[in-house]
Amino acid sequence: MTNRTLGVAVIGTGKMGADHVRRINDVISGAHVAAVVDIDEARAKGLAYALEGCRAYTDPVAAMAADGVDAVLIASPGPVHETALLEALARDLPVLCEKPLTPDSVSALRVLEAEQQLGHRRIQVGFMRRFDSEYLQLKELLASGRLGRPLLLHCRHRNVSVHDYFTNEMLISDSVVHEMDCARWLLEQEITAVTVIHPTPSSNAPEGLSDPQLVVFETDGGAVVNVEMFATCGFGYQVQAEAVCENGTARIGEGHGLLTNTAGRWGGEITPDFIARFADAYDREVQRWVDATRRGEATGPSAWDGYAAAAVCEAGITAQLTGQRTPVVMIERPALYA
Ligand code: ISE
Repeated sequence: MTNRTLGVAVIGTGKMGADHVRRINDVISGAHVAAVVDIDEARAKGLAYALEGCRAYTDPVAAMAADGVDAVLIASPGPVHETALLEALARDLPVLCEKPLTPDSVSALRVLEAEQQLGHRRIQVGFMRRFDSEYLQLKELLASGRLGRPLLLHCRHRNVSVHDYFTNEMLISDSVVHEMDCARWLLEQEITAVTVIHPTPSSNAPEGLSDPQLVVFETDGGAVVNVEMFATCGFGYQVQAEAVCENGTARIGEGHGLLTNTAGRWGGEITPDFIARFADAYDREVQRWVDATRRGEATGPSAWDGYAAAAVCEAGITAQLTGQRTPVVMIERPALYA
């Protein structure tokens, strides 16, 4: 346990990284931003300039080696995560890594192996939904057994729109990956096979994007999970889930905030994006990571969860391309992640 505030190097200062810099600086306790890293030097300098004692870097290795850096938050694009993760593990630095851990299961396995060689967990993966209050309530309810065995999980994941560079693969690896993680976590079961079904695409979807898609997971506990993934729904950001169990059902994500009745209509607001919808979850995620790190522990979604998500994504992408039910190929869970 340390009384010192944790000096965090934030690697990657795009939308998510910049939001984490703000969060560490303004919202949570026990940590400060000691370094920011971005290939765009001007951007890094601009952020560092506004923060006392914070230095700007373009090289993650230099930032990790800097005095006052005790931990690393990785929010750079997925393809460069592996190098940063291996460097952090070589320095035995605690890491909070935005999803994906790495873009594929082979590289994720290399990270798992490096952490196992270290002999203790250092990595938490940024599956923030596990820190959302409604997801936590659903988790607690399912774990209590009060509703009996879960049979089905119906999920809806809707984004207003996506960038032009968004691909069919990304619908799985960038978006549905959250349901993959949540299903494994909520049900405490591994996903064994994935099937993807495509309706005729929405005319609002960009050319070449088959949106929406219906993605179905089977699990080793006999449950079935279906996910409506609709990345260009146009009307708001919605993430909903309904567990159907032997003795009842439970639903989250209805977004029942302020409801108004006026002029012959009733209604509320739908959050515009994941930053707004999961603001509390991100705050809780980073605070718990800081608290655990200061206690000398690693908690939350592990590198194993990052690897499992990568393996399920691979099956999902094959299922998308082939139209076939595709089994998930995974190694046995190593003892470090038992
Ligand atoms: C984005 O990268 C996220 O992680 C969001 O949570 C998800 O809803 C969105 O579809 C992804 O593109």
